[in-house]
Amino acid sequence: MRIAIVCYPTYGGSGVVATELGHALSILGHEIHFITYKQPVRLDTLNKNIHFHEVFVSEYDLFHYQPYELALSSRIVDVVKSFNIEVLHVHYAIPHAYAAYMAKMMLKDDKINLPIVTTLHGTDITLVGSHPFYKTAVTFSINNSDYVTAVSKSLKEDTERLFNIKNSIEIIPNFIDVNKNAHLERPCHRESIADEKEKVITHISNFRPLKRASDVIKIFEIIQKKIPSKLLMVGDGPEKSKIERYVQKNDLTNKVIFLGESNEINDVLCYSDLFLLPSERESFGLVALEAMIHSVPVISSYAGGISEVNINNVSGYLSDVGDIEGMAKNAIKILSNNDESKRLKEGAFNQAKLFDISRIIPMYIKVYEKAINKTI
Ligand code: GMT
Repeated sequence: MRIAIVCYPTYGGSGVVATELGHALSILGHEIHFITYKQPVRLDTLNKNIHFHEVFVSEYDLFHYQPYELALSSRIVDVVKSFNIEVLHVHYAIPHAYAAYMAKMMLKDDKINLPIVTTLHGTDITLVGSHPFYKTAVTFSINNSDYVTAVSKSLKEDTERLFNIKNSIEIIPNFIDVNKNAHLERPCHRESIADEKEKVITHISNFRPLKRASDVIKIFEIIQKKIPSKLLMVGDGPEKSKIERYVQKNDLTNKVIFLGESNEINDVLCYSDLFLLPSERESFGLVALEAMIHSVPVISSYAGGISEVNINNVSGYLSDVGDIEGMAKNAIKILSNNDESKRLKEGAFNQAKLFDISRIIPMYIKVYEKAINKTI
């Protein structure tokens, strides 16, 4: 198939999923065309089936806001015509599903049918999308996609609750490439981060308020009073400087390491003993899955779709959002008991394997085929 994929190219689960999906499809022989404003960060391995088309938005002083959707829909039309694209897969509803619909209409004028598959990822629905400023356009875009998928049962339910949806929504969970990520034959440079006796606890996020990074620090504060440990904070975002100030003020600077945005999360997870994800909202929690494939147990909240990924007492423990004491208690339970830690490490790895890419890719291929064969 000739498939065009529109996604956000920056760090973030939806971009990672779109990129890994395109890459896996290209290996299977499909022709993949990424259309976005920058080469996706995880698109590090190119091959003859992968093409990248940049979307340019020229700056005009006249415009207070530059019209990205306009540039994107024009670029989609050009790529579809030039490369005979059979199906367009857009990740994240805003503004991608909307631009896709505009492209579809423009192509209709040329008697070209462009099937659209829209994948909903989370805050495009639960936070931004349902805001009154955007809701009408998001509802319209979802209802006018040929197929709609959501990354978890929880996100499907949220979408149906928040919008007046006429389309059926298929759940296609996020995935991980087990062969690529597990058992990486490389030395884990744990000694560069922590002493032999110290445990390594990790949090990776974009430090948006909904990630509750301040809970991470408070959970860690409790843990490190009982267990010698280091906390690795990976990523960047709006709350990071606030957290850094807290760390300085509370004398934690020699125990908390900020690593910034990183493409080397496999290296970090390879020597982590525990992963913290206390988010307020999370449609899936791809990062938890990434930790689990490295046999790292996850302490998380019950928010959204996390409980479809992290199973209580199997791959880690879950608590209510904001239950800092409960999360710290569970973390200490794992870190202070080797048998418990071993059991949950195995549980995390086995649970992650259920989301292997080989199980999920066929689901997307089926959706593309249905979209292409759908009679208009
Ligand atoms: O979590 C974020 O802030 C980034 C966001 C994104 O759009 O990349 O992540 C969303 O999509 C991921 C991939 O499907 C999910 O794993 C995340 O749970 C979801 N984030 C939220 O729902 C907050």
